[in-house]
Amino acid sequence: MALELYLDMFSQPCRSVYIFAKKNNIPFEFKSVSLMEGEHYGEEFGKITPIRKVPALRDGDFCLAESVAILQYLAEKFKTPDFWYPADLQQRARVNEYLSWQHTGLRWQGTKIFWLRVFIPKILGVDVPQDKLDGALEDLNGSLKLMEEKFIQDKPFIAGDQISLADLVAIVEIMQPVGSGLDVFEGRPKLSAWRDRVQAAIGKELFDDAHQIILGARESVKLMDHSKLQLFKPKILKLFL
Ligand SMILES: N[C@@H](CCC(=O)N[C@@H](CS)C(=O)NCC(=O)O)C(=O)O
Repeated sequence: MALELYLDMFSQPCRSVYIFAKKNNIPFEFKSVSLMEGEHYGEEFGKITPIRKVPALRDGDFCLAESVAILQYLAEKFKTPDFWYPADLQQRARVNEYLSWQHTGLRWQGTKIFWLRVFIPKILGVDVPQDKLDGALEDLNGSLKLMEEKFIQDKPFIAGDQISLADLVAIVEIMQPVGSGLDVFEGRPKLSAWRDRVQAAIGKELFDDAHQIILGARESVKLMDHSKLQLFKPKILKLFL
């Protein structure tokens, strides 16, 4: 049985897993789980992971959740080139440092911008108050400043001269607010140059393939069935407003 990856390409961690598997020629079956359709609440997906979040992996009778764990599993199982997750103690620690930071340091900040600018107006039928947007933008700016000053510095990539899991996990998160129409690279030459290097290392075709859904989100969301999206309303009220 082929290794299965449960993915929704709206999701940043799903894109990192997808790009990693494709780039390393890891054979897998793409199992689509549409979050917008609420498929992650279904019975089948609940058997893969009771956490009910994508991405998830099934390899035979072994199921795994959490993108970082999945990336590390794939790197080790398929013995991908060392630079992705270096064996060198301090380089690996540098990758781990970023992977540990990003969940609270960048991921939420980028996700929040996307929801406030794209999904929430669609689902609630109102624009988000400007002070909420300004506050979220301020938080994202702080995260991007740390990206440049602490994680990238004057190196080509986060762990040094070559791309690693840290850069991959970072770029997919940074593309989320871009999907809301916010050009986070404008006025940030260091971040832009890093993005170009990461994109070149991944390959433009694969990068564009993985990001086409998020970059088309503003248009596709307009066509989504408003009544189905009401499923998200309680969560939005709790998390964002
Ligand atoms: N820490 C998890 C986060 C996974 C996650 O938050 N996935 C989101 C999509 S980006 C999800 O499935 N959300 C569904 C929900 O919360 O209902 C990882 O890195 O895999």
